[in-house]
Amino acid sequence: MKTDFDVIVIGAGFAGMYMLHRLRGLGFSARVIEAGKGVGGTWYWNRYPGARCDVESVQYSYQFDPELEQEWEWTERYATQPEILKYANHVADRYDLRRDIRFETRVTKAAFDESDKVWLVETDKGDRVVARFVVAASGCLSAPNTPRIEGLADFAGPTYHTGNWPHEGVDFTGKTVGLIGTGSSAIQSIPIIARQARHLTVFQRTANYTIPAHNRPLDPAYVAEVKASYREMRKRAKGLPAGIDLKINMASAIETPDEERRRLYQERWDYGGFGFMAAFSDLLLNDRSNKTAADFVRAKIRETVADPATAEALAPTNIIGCKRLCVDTGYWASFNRPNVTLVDIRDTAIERITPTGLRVKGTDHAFDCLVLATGFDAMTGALLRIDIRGRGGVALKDKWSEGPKAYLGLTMAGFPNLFTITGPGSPSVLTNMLPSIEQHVDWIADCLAAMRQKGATVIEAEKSAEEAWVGHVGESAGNTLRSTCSSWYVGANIPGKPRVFMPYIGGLPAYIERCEAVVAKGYEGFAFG
Ligand code: N01
Repeated sequence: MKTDFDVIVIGAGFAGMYMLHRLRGLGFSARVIEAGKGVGGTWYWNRYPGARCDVESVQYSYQFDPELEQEWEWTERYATQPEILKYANHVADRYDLRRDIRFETRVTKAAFDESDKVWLVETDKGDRVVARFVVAASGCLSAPNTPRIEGLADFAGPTYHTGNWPHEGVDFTGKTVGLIGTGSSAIQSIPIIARQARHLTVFQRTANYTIPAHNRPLDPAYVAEVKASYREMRKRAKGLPAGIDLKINMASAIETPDEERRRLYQERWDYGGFGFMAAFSDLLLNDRSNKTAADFVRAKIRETVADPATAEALAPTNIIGCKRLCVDTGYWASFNRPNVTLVDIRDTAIERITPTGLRVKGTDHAFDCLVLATGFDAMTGALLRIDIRGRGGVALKDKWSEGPKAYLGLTMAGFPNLFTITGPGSPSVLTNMLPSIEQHVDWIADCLAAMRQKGATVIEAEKSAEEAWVGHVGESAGNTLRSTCSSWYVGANIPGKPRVFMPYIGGLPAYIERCEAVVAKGYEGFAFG
């Protein structure tokens, strides 16, 4: 069968854009298929009030081209969604990417044809495209989770999902708003919606930890300093587990005297951001150490929130850092506003949405607008919403019925010539996504170039290699406290989803070393045809 392209790339977020750039550089023909009207992926869709990245802007950016790195100017410590989207568009213009992207088109099906060893890709616009390879750059947090609450369709007012926010924005002035969820998206949007709305009622199923961002405009002298030594910063970051350049204190929290421990937490709290969890090296290994950090944050909540009952309800009881840590600007203080009410629903699920609000614990709460800050079907959702069929017509959803199985989070046995960027079983969501994306894109691009050189047309993960890697991913997760709570990392937010810790927790340096060793050993664990 004649191919239309060498490679079909699904998604034009940061992963798909860089993949296209690399493929072009190697002389492969490629087409990117993107559901949105523009590039940017997660930053195209997540336009809720207050959306910004909680990895510092100078680090949450591409590093593949030093010129790009030097010419782009970030304006704030943590970039806003509009600024990141502007950056994504700048990259698309700078490398002339748009001409190979089919926008407003969603891939609905991809099936491997065993006789011709090609992928047949179908879209919601009726396209049928044939390609040798498919690269899924469809994102880890891109399939919005709309909760199955009875009556949702009956709500008379507008319903908004933070992960698919109207492009024209929403003005809540004078409105009463009900908001479900207290994850990162809620924690960023609540302070802003609270300032706008007549009244905001927040429905909280699990209280969450958040660290102040202390966001600020970037000092030009600091930017100049970063730019003068960008390579060194990137190198340091890649040598650290999360791919973020921050200082990790190697001491144990529990072995540090109380006063010194408090001083170190305060120092990190005052600095702001994720570095709080690097105050000690055992916070996610030892529950007694973890409790010292959790107690510190709980004390901050009690200091900030005036009403003791509200403060108590807002104080999380689980392991800090088990669910993804949040970074905020004025979150706890929002609950001191007279127009904000917290409704704790940890013991009782929402009974139903009504035309005028929702009912929980037998009480009706009325509001004009409903905001679902209910997150995503993480890591597997975007892939499983496509009907992906490998050898023998086997569906990916059947292969993954007990949880995702992939070799290095890059490929799946039984699905030749299909790659996933930051797929389950890779560090992905536990790291700064940009360096993780670039590492995967480079690995895939180099692999395709190596195949061309040796005249191979098919690559497939061996089942034994996949099983060994999945086993290693599972064992590594069991060594930390991170797999112990009901987070989206384990699929707990989606009813019926298998409970498996999906990302690889061994850290970016160990993972990169492993990927490089696989290549050095002639693509160990892969069969070529
Ligand atoms: O989603 P979440 P998110 N009834 O899944 C609740 C990244 N991100 O969009 O915890 C009632 O964290 C749910 O409750 P529970 C980041 O990686 C990054 O906020 O499951 N409540 C939870 O409180 C982040 O972790 C950035 O008990 C229901 C909330 O909804 C990830 O995206 C910004 C419910 C969902 O929280 C996801 O964040 C934003 C139900 N039926 C996001 N269903 C930055 O870089 C769900 N909930 C800053």
